[in-house]
Amino acid sequence: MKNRILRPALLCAAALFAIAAQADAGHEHGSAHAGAHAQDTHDADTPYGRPGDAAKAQRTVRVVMSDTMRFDPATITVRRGETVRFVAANGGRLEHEFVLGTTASLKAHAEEMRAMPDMQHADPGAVRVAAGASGEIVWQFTEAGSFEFGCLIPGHFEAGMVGKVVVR
Ligand SMILES: [Cu+2]
Repeated sequence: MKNRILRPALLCAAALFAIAAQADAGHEHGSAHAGAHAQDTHDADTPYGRPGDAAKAQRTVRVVMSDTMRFDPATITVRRGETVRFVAANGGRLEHEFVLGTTASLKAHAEEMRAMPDMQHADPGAVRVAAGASGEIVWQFTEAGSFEFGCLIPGHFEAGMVGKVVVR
């Protein structure tokens, strides 16, 4: 139980570390995310699940992100234990993100993003997507409950760019 509560804080620390590393690398955006994404796929159990094996994905859920600061669909229902391949499609002209988490972890990350708008998430449950592009996350939902996905780019989360994952 203890480490489940601590986990969001650890992910935030990992994200902050990635910022520092990228600052050293000269602020390479976009493709830099893929590297950070790949290096942190082990031992990543969270209250909302863990990185999934793409070969075991039972279905694909396409989520469209728009400049009206909305996700479509805004609510996704999955079964406990299910591995889902999310395709986050950016239908807007702005950059958007698809970040899985709990209400608390997304709120904490959004606060960090306000402090450091260029931060990249060193988190296998997060993907930043350029205008017109799409990104993928494969995630296994291991616990029943109500979780969230959000775009944590400053201003977007605050404008209501958040959706819900219900795990039954
Ligand atoms: Cu956004």
